[in-house]
Amino acid sequence: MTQSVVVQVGQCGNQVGCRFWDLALREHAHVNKKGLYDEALSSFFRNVDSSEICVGLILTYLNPQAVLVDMEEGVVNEILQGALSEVFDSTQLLTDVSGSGNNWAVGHMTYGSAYREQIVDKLRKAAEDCDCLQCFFLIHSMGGGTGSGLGTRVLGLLEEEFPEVCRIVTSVYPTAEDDVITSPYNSVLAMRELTEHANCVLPVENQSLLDIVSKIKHMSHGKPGPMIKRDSTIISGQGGLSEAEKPFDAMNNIVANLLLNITRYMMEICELLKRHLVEFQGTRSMMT
Ligand SMILES: Nc1nc2c(ncn2[C@@H]2O[C@H](COP(=O)(O)OP(=O)(O)OP(=O)(O)O)[C@@H](O)[C@H]2O)c(=O)[nH]1
Ligand SMILES: [Mg+2]
Repeated sequence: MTQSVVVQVGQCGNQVGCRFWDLALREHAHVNKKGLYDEALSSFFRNVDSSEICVGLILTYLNPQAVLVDMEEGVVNEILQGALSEVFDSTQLLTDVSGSGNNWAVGHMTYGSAYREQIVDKLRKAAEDCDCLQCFFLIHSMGGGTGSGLGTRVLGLLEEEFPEVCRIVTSVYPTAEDDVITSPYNSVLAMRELTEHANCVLPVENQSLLDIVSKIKHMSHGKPGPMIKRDSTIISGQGGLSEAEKPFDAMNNIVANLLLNITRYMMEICELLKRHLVEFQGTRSMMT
């Protein structure tokens, strides 16, 4: 069985990433009532107490194959105090204090250089914990400083360190009315890096997420007759559109659902990407 490692960078990357882990665990608990470590889990989770990745064992302590990076500590600290507090261990986390101030260059150049070694160490450790690593899944926003700048720096490091491993990126694009004034510049700078270093990019547009959420909310309240339950996992993490949910939660749940569905076809996607890459390199060498 092959494995994937999720690398979540910046506020958006970490918030989306955590909705993904939460959904994956809840969905698995729903279908696997016996609490066994099975093949579906082994793609993204380690059963820590067991010395090897061996399916069929009783679940002991599940640890997501993930690296969490943010140059502010707030979001990661919140994760550590929430429902997922037990699953991550400190070796998977990398934070600083002040963030990149929505400045792509600070994330890419300043933090990228300062934390290069630490990031590579964490990526290597995550890769070593896998039996057969097939794919890195990077999640980030295009509009801020850390996800966009440092996230794309991490992408370059992944290519340098693990050229054989597929790099699939989920990039969240800002709305036209985004609060972050520099978001168009950050997005353009990040886009150039994505074209250079990613094997596949899944672009997600915040405006579309907002539209989908409002449509679903409308349908769940709408007449005649509700078509979508209020606690649908499509947009709801905690079982309902309660006031307790944070501003981006409903949007992030849509992305988490999308990612979870894609991961079912991970092996096929990676093989397809590799085939295309070989063909593309062949064509390029013929042209030069
Ligand atoms: N869908 C979604 N978008 C988000 C979320 N958090 C922030 N964004 C969007 O991401 C952009 C800002 O990027 P952030 O991820 O907050 O920034 P960062 O990577 O933490 O970078 P710095 O704060 O500058 O260090 C804006 O376009 C926000 O609308 C989230 O949880 N979900
Ligand atoms: Mg931030």
